[in-house]
Amino acid sequence: MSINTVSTTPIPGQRPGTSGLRKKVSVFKQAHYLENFVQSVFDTLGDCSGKTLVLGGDGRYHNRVAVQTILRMAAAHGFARVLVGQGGILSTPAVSCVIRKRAALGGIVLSASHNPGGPDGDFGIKYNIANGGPAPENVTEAIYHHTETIRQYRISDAGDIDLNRLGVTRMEDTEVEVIDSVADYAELMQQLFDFDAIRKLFAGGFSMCFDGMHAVSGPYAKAILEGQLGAPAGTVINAVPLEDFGGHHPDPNPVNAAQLIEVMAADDAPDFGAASDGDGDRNMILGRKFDVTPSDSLAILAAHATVAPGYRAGLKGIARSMPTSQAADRVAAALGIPAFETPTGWKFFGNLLDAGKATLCGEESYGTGSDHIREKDGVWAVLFWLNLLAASGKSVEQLASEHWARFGRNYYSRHDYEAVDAKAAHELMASLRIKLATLAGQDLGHFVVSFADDFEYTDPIDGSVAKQQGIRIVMTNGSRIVFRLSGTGTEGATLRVYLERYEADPKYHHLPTQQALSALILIAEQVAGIADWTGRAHPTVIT
Ligand code: G16
Repeated sequence: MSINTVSTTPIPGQRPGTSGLRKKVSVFKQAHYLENFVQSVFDTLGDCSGKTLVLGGDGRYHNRVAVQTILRMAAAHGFARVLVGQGGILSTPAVSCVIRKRAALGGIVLSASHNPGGPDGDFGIKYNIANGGPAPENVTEAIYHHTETIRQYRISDAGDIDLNRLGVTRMEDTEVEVIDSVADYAELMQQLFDFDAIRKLFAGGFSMCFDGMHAVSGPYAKAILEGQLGAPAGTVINAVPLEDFGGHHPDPNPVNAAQLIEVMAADDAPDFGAASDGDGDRNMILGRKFDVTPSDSLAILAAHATVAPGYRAGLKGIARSMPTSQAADRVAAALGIPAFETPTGWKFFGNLLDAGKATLCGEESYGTGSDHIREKDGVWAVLFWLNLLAASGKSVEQLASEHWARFGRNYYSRHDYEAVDAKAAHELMASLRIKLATLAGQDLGHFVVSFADDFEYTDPIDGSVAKQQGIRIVMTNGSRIVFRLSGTGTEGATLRVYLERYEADPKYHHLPTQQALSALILIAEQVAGIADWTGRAHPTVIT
């Protein structure tokens, strides 16, 4: 074995987005592309002797090849140990869990999350720091700047590690340990939730369908739900991770998880339905013929958090991303705890969690999590709901309806215009920014604008400032329209329009969501001129 130094030149465009560097597989397959980025991560970290790195991915196409390359580079960089998931598989929450449990310096997650996989699909890489969470912007920017000047990388010429066999192998001076992908994570879940109560629930005939979407959460859900909690075999569908996710879009929302929606809409539907995404950090929660918005899910879990052993002491605070509905803020107010509003991107929750200011966090993009790790966590959210269902003896719909009756309902929807012309999308945002100053006080149909701005966040812990995080038009009654460009797409631009209307009166709590939001949808079009700028009369995806 020897270590080679390879000459390279900078490759433009390696700036991480909302969650790591995500590009088409064909881009990642270019000579030196992955290596340049990984060396930039390592050089940003500096001397790693004596340190441990965690490595794993969601099993998508190119995962195994990338894992072997990164192992050779980690050995060349002088890490003491690399812990790699069996088969190269680790869900994003499992990486976070293992980093924390094994006191690693950090970890590399290979995933493009909910983006499609396969040779024509997407690939991604993300660095997580010692707290288990995504690297904050000062770190990702340092990595990016390094990619702009990189001239060489170092790599061992050692052969491939057998990723299927658990155990330790030496590569150069580095100990490479292939670890069970599920064990550490499952152990943590047992500490947080009342597994006995959930076991009794299943033993009593409670039925559930969990859609693994042929992505990474399948093995975790199978081991925990069917293996440890006694759910009948077949509870987890699409459980085997496939390199192309079976040709589907591993995005747990009512549009992409169509098979699960169909199961839950049948007359003999199970009591509970759930799905997770490509890398296992998102979740969708369904009842019989009923779906729970991610914003409501956060609020409902927060209101009942003390049913779960891991949260019996109560919550310190609740954090949500700005476009997420304000339902959780109402719960925080009732509990007398702080509510935080951060930019989109789980990385913005890290400081609040580390400082003990927030216990639960959530995002409208089907992400929910807590201070147990520093990522959002799909299987965790499902277990939390199971714990709540077991403790309350109520159905998903009952819990949601009772929540609205107590706190009022925040009707909520996101309209996505995917793969639109990037220039047009940026011009739309620029033209909205110009209008912002003129909007306050305007009468827009049933609504009067209270204020309109481009969301800016000052981190309360380190004082860092994130600007231009989404344009919000907030009405005097708290209803809102938010416009943002996605930071995770790989084709053109994706315009997201987030719509929220608060309804206090229980008489109006059961309207179809798009109907309840119809006036706001019209205003969004009038103010932003979406059809004119994008040439699209309708959104691509409505969730
Ligand atoms: C990532 C981030 C989330 C964010 C989501 C959507 O999730 O971790 O914080 O809400 O992307 O971001 P955007 O609206 O910029 O596309 P994931 O599950 O893709 O890693």
